[in-house]
Amino acid sequence: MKLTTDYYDIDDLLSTEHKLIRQSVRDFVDNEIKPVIDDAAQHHHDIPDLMKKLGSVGALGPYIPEEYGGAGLDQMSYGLIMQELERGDSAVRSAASVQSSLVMYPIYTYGSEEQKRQFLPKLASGDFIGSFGLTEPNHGSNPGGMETKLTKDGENYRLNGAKMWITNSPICDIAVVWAKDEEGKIRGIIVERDMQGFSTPETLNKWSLRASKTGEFVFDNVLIKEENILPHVNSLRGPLSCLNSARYGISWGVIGAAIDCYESALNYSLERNQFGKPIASYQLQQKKLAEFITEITKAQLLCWRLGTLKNENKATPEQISMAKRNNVKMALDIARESRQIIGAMGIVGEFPMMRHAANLESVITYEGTHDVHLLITGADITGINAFV
Ligand code: TGC
Ligand code: FAD
Repeated sequence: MKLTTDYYDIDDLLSTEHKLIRQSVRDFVDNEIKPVIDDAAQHHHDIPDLMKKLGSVGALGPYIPEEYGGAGLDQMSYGLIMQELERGDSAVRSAASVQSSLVMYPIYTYGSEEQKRQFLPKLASGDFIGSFGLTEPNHGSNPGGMETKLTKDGENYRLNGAKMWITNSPICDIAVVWAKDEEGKIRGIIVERDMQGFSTPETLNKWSLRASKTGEFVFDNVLIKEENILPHVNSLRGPLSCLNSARYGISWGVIGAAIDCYESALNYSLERNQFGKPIASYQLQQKKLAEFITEITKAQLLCWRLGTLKNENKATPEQISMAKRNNVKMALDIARESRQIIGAMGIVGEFPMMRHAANLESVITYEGTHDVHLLITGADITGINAFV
């Protein structure tokens, strides 16, 4: 009996430091997330002090250099951290993804020295909660059509428009927001909670990511000073480069959700007897379990290779799209099928499958839908862009 989720000894490819980092986040998830996650998801509330707790285990901006409050780790470490967090819940990984890849990354990459020093250490510690506004009511898969406008007002600017489906919007202290200037160039703006005309209504009644807050951004003539505009970005490449980092983290993260479902189903099927034998002894159930570990192993190998390419700064957006698309679908399929293996027990919160499956319905949509990522691969291999 092989009760391992490292079927191909991928651990041999990791350093001692990687394994120590993974273990510390695994312990954090076992002690701080697993005991409270079902209640948080059932009652649609977030986990108290989550961001500060994530900051204390080094999960916020792990690859940001230490001089700005990050941990200065490599991309493999970032991936392993995301994997362990999503073993707990996609909402926890989402919080760390947004803060690290969608808020700290653009400030670090496109911000001024003052902006980096002002915001990054507080984001790394979790004292500040960050949010990222790209999607709009009329522009989801095609963010290039955005209508949010940044217009000149004397020496300053005014921001008008709206963003939708924004993770952590209702609780954010700052937001990295993308808007078009009067020349049609896409600019990144750091919007702060207390700016007049900025509001963040919550999106209620979600069936997915119930331990995470989602909401809107509304900008009603918000006064923006030059010092809040990211100086080193002026095109769609800016927000899309942030997505590359977040999508990479998701590719790893969802392996954690799949492992949690697989382990729960395997253990249950070895203990649960029907017709006088464990359900794990029946070929139909073995087929499911064998396919789960096969798909998890393939996803791990994809991520390990992608992590290596990322460390060498060679991973292409198209390679990242392939991993995001493949691994999220893999995890969603395993969550759905593993719920069936445990029968009626699969519908109660004592087991994690239904929660992971519901969460993964968001994960397969955000950061580029399943079909959008397929079209990115299609365009790459044919040279023909099928979006338009
Ligand atoms: P297209 O003409 O293809 O590209 C426009 C410019 O951008 C460049 N580019 C990229 N650069 C860096 N990384 C990438 N991944 C890039 N993809 C494209 C491209 O080279 C071009 O540059 P230039 O200099 O020639 O102008 O753009 P398009 O208008 O045809 O649109 C296609 C695109 C890429 C937008 C679409 O494929 C896509 O990715 N749509 C999905 C949108 C999306 O993922 N939104 C995510 C919102 S954030 C979110 O969901 C957070 S969830 C958080 C959580 O809780 O975890
Ligand atoms: P649409 O773009 O309207 O797509 C609808 C359907 O049409 C999809 O199936 C899509 O694949 C398909 N489609 C679209 N274009 C094409 C095409 N050319 N060819 C074929 N099919 C196509 N956004 C942020 O900016 N920040 C956040 O923090 C954030 N957090 C989120 C959190 C949650 C819980 C969710 C659910 C979403 C979040 N999003 C966030 C938004 C997310 O990125 C968008 O939902 C996503 O990009 C898809 O946009 P849409 O929902 O408008 O769908």
